[in-house]
Amino acid sequence: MKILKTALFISVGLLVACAEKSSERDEMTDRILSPWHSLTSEEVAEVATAVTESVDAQVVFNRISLLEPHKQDALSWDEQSVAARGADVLYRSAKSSYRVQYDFQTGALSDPQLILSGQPMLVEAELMNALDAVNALPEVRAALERRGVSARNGLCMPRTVGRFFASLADPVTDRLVRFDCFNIRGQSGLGLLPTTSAWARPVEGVSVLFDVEELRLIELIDSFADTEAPPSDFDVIEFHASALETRAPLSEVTIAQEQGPNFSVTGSQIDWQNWRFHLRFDPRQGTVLNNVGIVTGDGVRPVAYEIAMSEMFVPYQDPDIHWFYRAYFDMGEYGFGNMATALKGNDCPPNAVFQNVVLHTAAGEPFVAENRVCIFEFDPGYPSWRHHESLYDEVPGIEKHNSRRATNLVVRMVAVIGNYDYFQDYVFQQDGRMRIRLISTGIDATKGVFAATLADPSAQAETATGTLIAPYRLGVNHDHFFSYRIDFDIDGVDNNFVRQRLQSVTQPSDATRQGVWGVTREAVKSEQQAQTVMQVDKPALLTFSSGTSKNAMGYDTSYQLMFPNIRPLVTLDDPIYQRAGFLKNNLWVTKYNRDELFSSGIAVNQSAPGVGLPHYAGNNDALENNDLVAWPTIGFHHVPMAEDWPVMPAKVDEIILKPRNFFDRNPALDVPE
Ligand SMILES: [Cu+2]
Repeated sequence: MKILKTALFISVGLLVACAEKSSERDEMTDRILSPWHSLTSEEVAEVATAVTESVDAQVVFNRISLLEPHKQDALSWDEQSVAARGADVLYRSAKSSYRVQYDFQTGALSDPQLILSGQPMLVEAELMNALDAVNALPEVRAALERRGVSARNGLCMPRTVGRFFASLADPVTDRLVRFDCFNIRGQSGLGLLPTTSAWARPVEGVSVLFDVEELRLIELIDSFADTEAPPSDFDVIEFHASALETRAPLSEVTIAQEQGPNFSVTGSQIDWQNWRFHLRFDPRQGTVLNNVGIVTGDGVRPVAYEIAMSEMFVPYQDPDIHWFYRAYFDMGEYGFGNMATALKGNDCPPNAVFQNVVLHTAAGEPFVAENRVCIFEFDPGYPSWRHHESLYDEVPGIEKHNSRRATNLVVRMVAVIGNYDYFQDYVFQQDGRMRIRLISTGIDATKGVFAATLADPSAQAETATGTLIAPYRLGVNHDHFFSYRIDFDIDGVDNNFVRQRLQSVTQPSDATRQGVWGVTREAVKSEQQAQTVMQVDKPALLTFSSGTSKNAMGYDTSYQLMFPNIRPLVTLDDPIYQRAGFLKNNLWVTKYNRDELFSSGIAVNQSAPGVGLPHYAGNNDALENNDLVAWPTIGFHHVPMAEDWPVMPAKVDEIILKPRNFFDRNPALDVPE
């Protein structure tokens, strides 16, 4: 939900009456498109025209994405041949949700498939039209005026509602959001934007349930219509640079790369050091990596066919009537790519190279969104490896100190989902490791309360579900769950999932050691057996290994999946968590299926229980020597604190893909001094 349209929408679409076959070439480079290249403006326009002409009613395009290519076809593609490309489209029409697929080579459109399990993600036009309509409602204006908030200073913002409110509206046909309101009174002469702290003054207790398609008010609740309300007008901390007294500037740490970057971009392909991968941008998923591999003298060794975020789930933990429904599936309900903002300022270092991306409007018109991706190299501040041989300290003329500087490559985007800012980084290292890094910052969601400090009489009850992070504002407890989909292809598609537990090994009673731990391999042959819950006292060593390739010592070549533990703290029978069944395990492993991309299902908005990953794993496919997909979840429980306010320090969570007996020695040994 953006307060203002920050993007300059440049329509480069050619919505001509007759759909021509797409050119199969990149408009900018005239290069043949790879199977994994983002949809081009021309392709988006072509498919939108085909859909519009086939539907005898108004269409809202919620998502026009590259259709997941057939994997075997894509893997056999070479730069001289035209790739098979398609589009996957979700749209709303006449109060129903549909999915169709389009083939760019034949111009064929599939029969629309009616979706009943949920609805496609909300697009900007839906949110903005509803925002304008709700904020103009006399009932809403009156509620705000009762709080002393003028029409100019009051702003209500939309949030997704899940499967709730079924007694007031139909979760399949009606398209709902619930609004809550803020006092955005300006205090800084910022012109258009009244305050940098738009989320800082909740007008608590006003909730507006609204149908975004019919622009229909369904329910307005004002819990403080006849009684005193929590304060909603006080000065807030502005955090734009000119409003703050800043500390003395540091002498600059210079980042410069005068000879230019060490990576190359060829169509969708990026090469850096020994890494090669394809990068695309999707309205739902944001940045997606394909065909990630390591270049050797004998060709490219595959590591993963596809890596992308699959869902982001943020449930709040307050049963209050204005808060109970707040649990956002930020990717499936809003779209991580759609919500990406232009990278500027300190988002990326000065040596970064920026990329524009193609997105589309609700009408299906393509537009270029500028600088949504940046790619750069950086020094992590510690060496790749080092050894000082103290044994020879006193021996003159012997080289006893060896260390090698590390350089990493980062592919970055930032999505702003309302108050939160999320960086999605893919970090490549010279030692064969890769990090999937998610950085959370932005503004805590706050609930307006009466208490200014813990000494106030209302404070004890009001802080039951969170922390007073500023006077009159409660940072409500919540979680951030980040679900990823990693289609491993370790040295090919024939892979195995190996789960070993590090645990105590019983010793003979007369042994000199009674405490020795070892590595025990567990039998994992099926999707069911692969479901992994982390145990602190029996750490799991999780690897994906080749069924066909061994390293010099005879081990199956492997990559280890390392990620921190996070578990849901409540029952998955809760109506909110029923829609996030992927939380049952820290890791799921499934057999590759082209249609199984999203851990919370294809249509997440107002989704029914049980869709997505639990369904994908339900057929309990055999996993041995098969094409495997890993589904890890990372994240954190967020108990807010004063330091989160007025804007949160950046918090890092990451998954590490670590080569384990994939190479024959440290692959960064040849990094020059
Ligand atoms: Cu949080």
